[in-house]
Amino acid sequence: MLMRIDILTVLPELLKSPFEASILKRAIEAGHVEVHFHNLRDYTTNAYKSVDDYQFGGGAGMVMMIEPIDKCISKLKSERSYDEIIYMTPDGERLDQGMANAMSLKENIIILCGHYKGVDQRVRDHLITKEVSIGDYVLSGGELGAAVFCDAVIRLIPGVLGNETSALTDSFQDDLLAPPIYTRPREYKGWKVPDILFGGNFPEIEKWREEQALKNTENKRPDLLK
Ligand code: 6GU
Repeated sequence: MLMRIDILTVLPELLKSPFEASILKRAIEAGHVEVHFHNLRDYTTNAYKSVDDYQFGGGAGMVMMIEPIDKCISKLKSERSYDEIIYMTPDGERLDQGMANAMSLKENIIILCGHYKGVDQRVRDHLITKEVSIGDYVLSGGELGAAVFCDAVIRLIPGVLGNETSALTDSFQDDLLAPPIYTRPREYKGWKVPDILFGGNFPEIEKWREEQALKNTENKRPDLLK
């Protein structure tokens, strides 16, 4: 299973480091995923390599022009077909674990990172197949959103996580938060690990974990139980 992600950005340097460490780096090295960065400035035709311009109709803030974006997407589409062409934007569909699961099964995706006020609406109308937000707050650009999206998706690609079951026990995977976890020492400054975890009674431990997960969810995220 190999996924290819092409990321279109005006700030590739803002985006590279998450892919050079930890699980994402290992996923790339093990050949589960390829990530390619494309600087939209390389697709400009004007002398200043500008990717943005003033809004028609007036108003504050620059708008990303359609031409460099279309040129870059067209070149990529001439080389292979894409399952999804995603635009990272605060007014997109909110990323959640269900979306990450679905996206982890795709083969080829393009991610366009917005900047300034956003992109010319014609990009969204004619080139984009999906718009994604990572939450209800505004970032200065789509790059950090793209990094979050890629991390959430890549770790779910079959084979990326060492222990295949560990993604299945993540918070949210079953609409519940995860139960508490402990490791050595059994007691630290008088703070004890629950006795149930030492009895060796695995059905009891599993039942306790389920109860704790439910309790955690009721306390912290009751909205998930509706
Ligand atoms: Cl994907 N981009 C920007 N600029 N702001 C955001 C976002 C994305 N998701 C939440 N806020």
